[in-house]
Amino acid sequence: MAELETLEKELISSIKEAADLKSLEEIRVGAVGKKGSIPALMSGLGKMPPEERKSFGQSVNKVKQAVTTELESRKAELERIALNERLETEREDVTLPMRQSPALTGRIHPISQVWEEITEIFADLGFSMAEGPHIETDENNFTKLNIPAEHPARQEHDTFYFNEKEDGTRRVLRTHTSTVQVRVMENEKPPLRIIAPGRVYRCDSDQTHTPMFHQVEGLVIDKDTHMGHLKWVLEEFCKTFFEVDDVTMRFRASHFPFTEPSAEVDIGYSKKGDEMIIGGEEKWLEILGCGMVHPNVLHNVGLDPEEYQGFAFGIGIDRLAMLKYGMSDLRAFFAGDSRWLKHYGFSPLHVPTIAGGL
Ligand code: 2NM
Repeated sequence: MAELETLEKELISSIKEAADLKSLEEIRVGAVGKKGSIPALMSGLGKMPPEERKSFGQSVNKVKQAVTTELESRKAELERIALNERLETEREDVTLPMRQSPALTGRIHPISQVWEEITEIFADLGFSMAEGPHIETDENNFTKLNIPAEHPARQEHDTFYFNEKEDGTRRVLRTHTSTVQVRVMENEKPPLRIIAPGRVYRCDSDQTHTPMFHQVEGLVIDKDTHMGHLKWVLEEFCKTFFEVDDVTMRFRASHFPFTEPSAEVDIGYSKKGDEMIIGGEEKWLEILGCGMVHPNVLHNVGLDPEEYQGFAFGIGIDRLAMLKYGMSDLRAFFAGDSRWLKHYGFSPLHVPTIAGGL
């Protein structure tokens, strides 16, 4: 019995002194675990004389009770201490300034911005957007657009050609997004009202040309679409894009194989110091090409030129971006210089809308 008391005292005091939860657990296993000292005493019961067995058993149980209670209270205490320690060390200083979110530090490239502005304006005019592959067939890029083999326009396009296939055909990197218009005319029924923005490729590189650039082409086909509609659409576009109430525009007769008649469009402007003022007739700047879709093109895509007619236009996105946002070096657009982008880029939180302002 004295032994039992000693054991109880020892266990209780070691529990009280346990420094952390891990050593407390070791004590628990050593005391009341399967092979612990208390169950060991219990297993000795069987060998005792029956008259001693009962009282000894009761005593052992009392020790077990006492030890268990002590274990639980020490465990609760140690847990509380551990929690307090974490609360002390893991505290957040909520008065520290927040790190800026990527949405605030990132910038939208001016080309993406102008692309969005243009598609937004034409969406408002009832155009939907179409896209197509950058690698195209010779037919889609040239032949169907009324540019047959050996036509001089093929040279002017500075085309990137792929190697010839066994069947003699060769693919090209599209030199304009008219390929998309071809696909739409072939696959959908008029009336059509689409724009095709995208990357185009020409083997040309100097101060004012990059081998990859961006274009938006538009197409309207219906039974009685005429050049008056074209003029109105382009005027509305220019007013909204340049954010002015009035624009002066000049339609100069020109030539494209895929339109007849064809025109190049200039907008009037003047200069105040370095600033460009849109309007007036002092200076002229060419911004796009357009015309009535050539009957041969309509025929080539399976539309009857006696039944349908329409207009098309092509705008250079990069050039328009330079104009509107005052960037003079085209090559900086594609240099991937983050300092340039920080200066000329747009906030991703400012999505251009006509109502909210471009
Ligand atoms: C331009 C100028 C004039 C044009 C023509 C077509 C199509 F596919 F309908 F024939 N798409 N785009 C076009 C017409 C493009 O870019 C300066």
